[in-house]
Amino acid sequence: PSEKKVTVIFVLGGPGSGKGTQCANIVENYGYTHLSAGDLLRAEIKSGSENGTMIQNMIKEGKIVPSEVTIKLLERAIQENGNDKFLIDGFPRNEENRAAFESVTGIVPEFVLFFDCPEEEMERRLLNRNQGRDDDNIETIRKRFNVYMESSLPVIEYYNAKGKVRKINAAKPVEEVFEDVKAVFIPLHE
Ligand code: UP5
Ligand code: MG
Repeated sequence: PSEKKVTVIFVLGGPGSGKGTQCANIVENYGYTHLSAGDLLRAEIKSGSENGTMIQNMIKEGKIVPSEVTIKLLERAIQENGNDKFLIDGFPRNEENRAAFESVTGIVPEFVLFFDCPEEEMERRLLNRNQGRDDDNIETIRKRFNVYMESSLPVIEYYNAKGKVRKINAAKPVEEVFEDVKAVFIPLHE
C-alpha cells in the first residue's frame, strides 16, 4: 500500500472522447499531474519490457491489460512524482481494475470526471487523429467501443450510484468542453 497521501481524480469516457486533451488543460490551470494509463502502457512497450509484446497485442485488440500490470505502472508513477494530486486518465476500465486498484493502493478517487460523447463523434476523432497509434484503425476502434460499452461503462455506473460522477458533455469544441470542466474544478480551488 502507498504511504503517500494523495488526491486522485479518475478521468473516464470512451475512446476519443477527449480525456487526454482536457487533462492537458486541467494540468495547465489547476496543477494536477496527468497519468494516462494508456500512455504508461505504450511507454512500457517502447521500453522493451518483458510485458511489452503482451501489452502491444492487447492494445491492438482493444483488450484490457491485466490489472496488476497497469496498477504497478500507476503506483510507480504516483510514488516517483513529487505532486500529491493526480488525474488518472483511462483507468479503471473494468470492475476488476477498479477493485484491484482500491485494494492494492488504498486510494479512493475524489470523484470521476466523465466525458460523455456519441460514438459517431468519437469514431470521427480517432480516425482523424493521425498520431500513428496502432489502435486507431476502424477494426480496432470497433473493438474498443465494444469493450467500453461492456466493461467500462459499468464502472462509471458504479461511481454514479455513489454520487461521484461529474458528467461533461464532450460533444462540443475543445474550448467549450473546457468551460464545463472548469465549472467542476473552480469550486475546489478557490
Ligand atoms: N479532440 C479531442 N477533443 C475534441 C473536441 N472537443 N472536438 C474535436 N476534436 C477533439 O482526443 C482524441 C482526438 O480527438 C484527438 O485528435 C483530439 O485532438 C481530438 P483525445 O484527447 O486523445 O481523446 P482520449 O479520450 O484521450 O482518446 P484515447 O484514444 O486516448 O482513449 P482510449 O481510452 O481509447 O485510449 P487509452 O490510451 O486510454 O487506451 C488505449 C488502450 O490501452 C486500450 O484500448 C486498452 O487496450 C489499453 N489500456 C488498458 O488495457 N488498461 C488501461 O488502464 C488503459 C488502457
Ligand atoms: Mg488518451
